[in-house]
Amino acid sequence: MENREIGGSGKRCRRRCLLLCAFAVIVIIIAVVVGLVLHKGTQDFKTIFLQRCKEFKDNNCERIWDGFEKAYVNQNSCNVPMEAYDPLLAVAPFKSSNKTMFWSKTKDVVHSFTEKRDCFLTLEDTLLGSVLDGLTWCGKEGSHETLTTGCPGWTQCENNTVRSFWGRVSAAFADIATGNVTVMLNGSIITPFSSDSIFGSIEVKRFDSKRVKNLNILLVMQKNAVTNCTNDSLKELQMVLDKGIKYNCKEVAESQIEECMSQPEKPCESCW
Ligand code: N1C
Repeated sequence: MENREIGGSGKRCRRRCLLLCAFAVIVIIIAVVVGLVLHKGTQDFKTIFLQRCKEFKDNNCERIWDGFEKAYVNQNSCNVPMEAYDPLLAVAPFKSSNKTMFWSKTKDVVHSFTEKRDCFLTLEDTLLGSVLDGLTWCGKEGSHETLTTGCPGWTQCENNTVRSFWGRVSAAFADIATGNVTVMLNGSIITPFSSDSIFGSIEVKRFDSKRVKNLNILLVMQKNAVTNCTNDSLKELQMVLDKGIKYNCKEVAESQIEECMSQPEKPCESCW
């Protein structure tokens, strides 16, 4: 009788041990898979980063990656200030240019234009802009990984990894603009100039009349255009613009921009 009881509790104990072991094995497998996925995320992101960087024939790409990663790795991804990217700009500075093109809510038309014609330089034509364009990344406290999913969006927190990057590099790009500066704004929205946008809150404010002589607004007019150069938000733009800079606004049909893309022999100055 006693023996049977001992045998029964022994079996129960073995079953419990087996269950515990199986549970431990599952936990370990999950941890390894999660670790591998995170590591692969960093590797994929870094591979894209270095591939895009090397297209610029820059031998400094590993140093640029190190400077970039330092800004956000092991940080709360809602608490990355713009200055965190200062060391990155120190290793990948912008060169001054007299053909800069800025944009707000017109990204597609601007880039299809600059892809075909060589007369303007946008931030996405520079090393940093081109490497990070269209990517999402962030870090996590206590980890050395670069995450590419689950990163906070623009509505969740202002000082997020991606927004702070665009804010910081946009400021640096505006600082190197000289002479004639062009910006394409969208005539199909009621406020083509928004003081909340990166163009309105950062770039315009960095234009200095010692370097920038003219700001040429190209208001892109689609068939459904809702406004023109008399728009109130454009008056606000003129108010915040450094007084010594000449302001000019032109309404340009999107079809006219497209026509100019397909005529490489036509000088860009006569496009609009
Ligand atoms: O907020 P925006 O436009 O006014 O920013 C555009 C402005 C441009 O002149 C660029 O120089 O700021 C610079 N810039 C980029 O170059 C850029 N590339 C990709 C700002 N943002 C950029 N992105 C992404 O576009 C960024 O992640 C953010 O989500 C948008 C901002 O676009 P917007 O609101 O049309």
